[in-house]
Amino acid sequence: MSMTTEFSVRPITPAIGAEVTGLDVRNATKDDIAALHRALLDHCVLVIRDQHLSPPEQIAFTENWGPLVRRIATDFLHKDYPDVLVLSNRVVAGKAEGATEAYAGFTWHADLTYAERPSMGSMLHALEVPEEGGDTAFANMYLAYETLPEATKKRIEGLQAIHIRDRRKNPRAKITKKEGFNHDIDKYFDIKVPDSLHPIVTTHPETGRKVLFVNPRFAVGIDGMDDAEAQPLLDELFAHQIRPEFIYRHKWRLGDLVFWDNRSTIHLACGGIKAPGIRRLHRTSIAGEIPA
Ligand SMILES: O=C(O)CCC(=O)C(=O)O
Repeated sequence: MSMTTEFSVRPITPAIGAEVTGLDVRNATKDDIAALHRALLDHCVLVIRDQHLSPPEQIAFTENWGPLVRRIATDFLHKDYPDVLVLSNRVVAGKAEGATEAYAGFTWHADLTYAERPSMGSMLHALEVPEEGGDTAFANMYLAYETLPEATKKRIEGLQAIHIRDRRKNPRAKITKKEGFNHDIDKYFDIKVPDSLHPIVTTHPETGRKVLFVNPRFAVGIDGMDDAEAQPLLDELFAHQIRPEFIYRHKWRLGDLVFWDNRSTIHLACGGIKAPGIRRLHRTSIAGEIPA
């Protein structure tokens, strides 16, 4: 029989996020994993404090939620553990140690929604944190859906958004070297990935609640709708989904392991790491299902 460790789960904001303390995830029992899973469904984002995970330990913990999914651009995957993506602003001998925020999050998004099967959830583990800047913000997409005007809910019912990876084709997500994209942008985005269509309103497969499932990083249009009509509608949805009352802004502490549900949230790298601060995070992502 598996026993539950006595750990605490405390909501951080009324809308989203809970802090988990008193648990070393390396020793998590089956019952602990079930309790964490319940907490994830309830709060959408878990901030698990004071972890000290090697890449294999982070991978093992993440695998409790299913197979991992790798980023298709192989730059910045951990050289020994390619299931781990390294996010870092450190430059070693003129070479970036990891993906800067410009690669991994400068526009609100949920992970891999350009794919047919977006990621179910992701985890970021803080190995080095700056004094100032580098926060990550999360927004609750159940609340975003529920608070839409009834007329908008009717309008978007049954519609599908077109999701693409290529930032060059998305005026809302353009990025330049100036913003820290220290890479050949064309080479990075010439990796061919088919675009995907996903319902604008999905039903979370576990909670059964409706979700506003679009984000400005990947959703560029609406299937079967002229841009003259689709773009203002997307603008309205993108403005609505980041209302302050839906958001938790996470300030990183050393050892944090932040686990979010990509099916019910969007997130943003807030940027602004103050020199000479270094932020180094390890990311793992869990494979997901086709959104419906
Ligand atoms: O760098 C951050 O703060 C967020 C990273 C991110 O957006 C991601 O890992 O998908």
